[in-house]
Amino acid sequence: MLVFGALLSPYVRKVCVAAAEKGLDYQLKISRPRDPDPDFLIASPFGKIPAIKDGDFTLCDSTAILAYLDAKHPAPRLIPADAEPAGRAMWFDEYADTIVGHSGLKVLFNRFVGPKLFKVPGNEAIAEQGMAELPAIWAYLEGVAPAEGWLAGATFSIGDIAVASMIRSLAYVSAAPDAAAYPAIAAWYARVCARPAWRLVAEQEAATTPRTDKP
Ligand SMILES: N[C@@H](CCC(=O)N[C@@H](CS)C(=O)NCC(=O)O)C(=O)O
Repeated sequence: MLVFGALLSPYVRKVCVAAAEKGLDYQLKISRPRDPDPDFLIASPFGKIPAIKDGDFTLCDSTAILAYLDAKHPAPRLIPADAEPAGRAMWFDEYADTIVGHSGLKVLFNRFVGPKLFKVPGNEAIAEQGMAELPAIWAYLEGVAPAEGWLAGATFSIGDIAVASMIRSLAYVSAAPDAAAYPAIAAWYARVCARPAWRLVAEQEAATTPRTDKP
């Protein structure tokens, strides 16, 4: 399977960690948003990363890709089979992608991706706004992060991958939740980072991300 994208993106990392959890072989084809590569644009008609090509099948959007991978390779399931954990897993995926992402990516784009990678000036006022929004978002997570197990219950899920992936990307701009202020998040996040699949992708990220001061 080909994965189009770059591992600085929380959405791309989510797909690669899911593939690694399932023991799938994938090849990362480094692509930036709106990359002109025609194969990429077929897989991702709006030019967003990630996208995949699996045989003749193409798909974009991290959550759609995880649903596809879970249906095709159900062991281990990342979307639980039972109703309540399934609902909770999808909620945490949504929380990561749209709530943490909505605020956190204002910081990542304006302090790192724009100025350092794309060489366009960041908007510091928007970055500040994102920083101001994050504490309430982390306070919620601190209240629900479990002392043991995972966000959706006993089973590691898409929710854990999505939230942890956002946190890792925000560490590039020192916008990840501080361990002293949010100890429950820190303990849960450390458990995610200790998983072999996560470590595998972190190594690939270190080798393919263009910066020296990585998180
Ligand atoms: N909902 C999408 C979001 C993907 C997304 O927004 N990716 C960003 C990079 S982190 C992107 O490609 N942005 C370019 C754009 O919006 O034009 C997913 O889960 O894959």
